[in-house]
Amino acid sequence: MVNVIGLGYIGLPTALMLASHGVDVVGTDYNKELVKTLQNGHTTFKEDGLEELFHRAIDAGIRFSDKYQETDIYIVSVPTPYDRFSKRVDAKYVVSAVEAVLKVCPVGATIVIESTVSPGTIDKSVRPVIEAAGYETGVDISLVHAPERIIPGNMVYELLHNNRTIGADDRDVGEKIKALYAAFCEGEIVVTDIRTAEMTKVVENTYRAVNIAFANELAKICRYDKMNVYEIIRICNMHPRVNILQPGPGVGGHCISVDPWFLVGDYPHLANVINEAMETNDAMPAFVLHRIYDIMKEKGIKDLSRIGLYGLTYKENVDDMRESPTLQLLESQEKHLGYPLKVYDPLITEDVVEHQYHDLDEFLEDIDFVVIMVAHDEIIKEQRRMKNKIVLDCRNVIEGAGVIHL
Ligand code: SAJ
Repeated sequence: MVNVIGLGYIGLPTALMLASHGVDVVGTDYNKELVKTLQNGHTTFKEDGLEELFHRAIDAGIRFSDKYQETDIYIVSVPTPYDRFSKRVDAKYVVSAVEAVLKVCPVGATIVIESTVSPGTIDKSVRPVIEAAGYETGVDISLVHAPERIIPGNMVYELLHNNRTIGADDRDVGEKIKALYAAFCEGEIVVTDIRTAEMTKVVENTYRAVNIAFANELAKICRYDKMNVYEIIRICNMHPRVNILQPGPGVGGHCISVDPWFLVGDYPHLANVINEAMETNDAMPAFVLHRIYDIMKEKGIKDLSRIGLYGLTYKENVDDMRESPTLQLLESQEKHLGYPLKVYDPLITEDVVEHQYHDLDEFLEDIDFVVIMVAHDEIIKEQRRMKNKIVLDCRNVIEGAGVIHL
């Protein structure tokens, strides 16, 4: 039996995938409400294919509990925030999950850490916890790092098809865990050591963050000298060895906007490009705000209450608002002008900010100037409805001669 600890954005789909491929799984989370929701037959977030996968896993016998189970394999998939001051990974949730596992697990168990951590974290923070409990790692308890790599918005597909990395102290233990993931994973599974696995995961997300920062910087250069950044990137990407990502209103989510800071925090004198890239991305919501002010001046708009932001989530077609550029923009806007802009997002049904709308018609009726922060399918489909509005399209998805870009 496998006990998956932490039933969030990564733990839940992983548990469901294992169960629906014949593995005996209990999913554990300390959040009793969340466990109750799952036990009552409801998923806890929206994701393509998740609902179907959930029902397949239920039919296959998955159980959910708020109790840690006594078994021989644990997969720990809990959040790893970063300390905003030191920029270092905060492994407190991983550590407390491992401490709780150690209270129930038998000698011989394997603990797999899926959560993203900076290189050396498992040695620095997790191994000592196991040893302090009187166990020898590699003899009594085996440690493995199997970082997840699935992208929100396409998680179910990527869980099945992505390549994976397994880091283990011992080759045989690595192969055992590789066989477990091979129950569903159709990609290649590489077995390496723990530190290499830790580093590869952080490097993958850092590569993407730096690439996006480069695109954001190009957008600023092109804005300054009246060039079309999208056309320039499109043509450059026709070169066989160039692949520039897209500029945007900021980088959100719990991964690309967080993990690269781990390297800055751990190697402050070495991670210069990474530090600059992260600062460039973090400054994008403020850049959008300045674009809004410039456009207001240019168009003679005085009434802030007729301006609306489309999209609250950190990216398109997900219902996740962690580190959302829109929330960051609203925060700095409120500080400067004290009057929040209007906001609408079709995927956020609860009230999270002031002046939030839950109906596209009402939202569009109450504004003259719309800022596209997130390219949800809805707005691409409904773009004709913005014909008579001033549109600042930060995602380059709205067609039309009058559309203004970043
Ligand atoms: N973004 C841009 N321009 C782009 C692409 C993205 O501004 O060209 C923005 C998005 O709008 C969003 C942010 O970047 O605000 C991050 O979105 P994302 O789609 O790039 O990535 P995440 O954070 O959803 O998922 C990433 C993925 N990592 C890589 O592609 C290397 C995913 O595979 C990881 O599993 C995930 O992080 C994670 O959990 O670490």
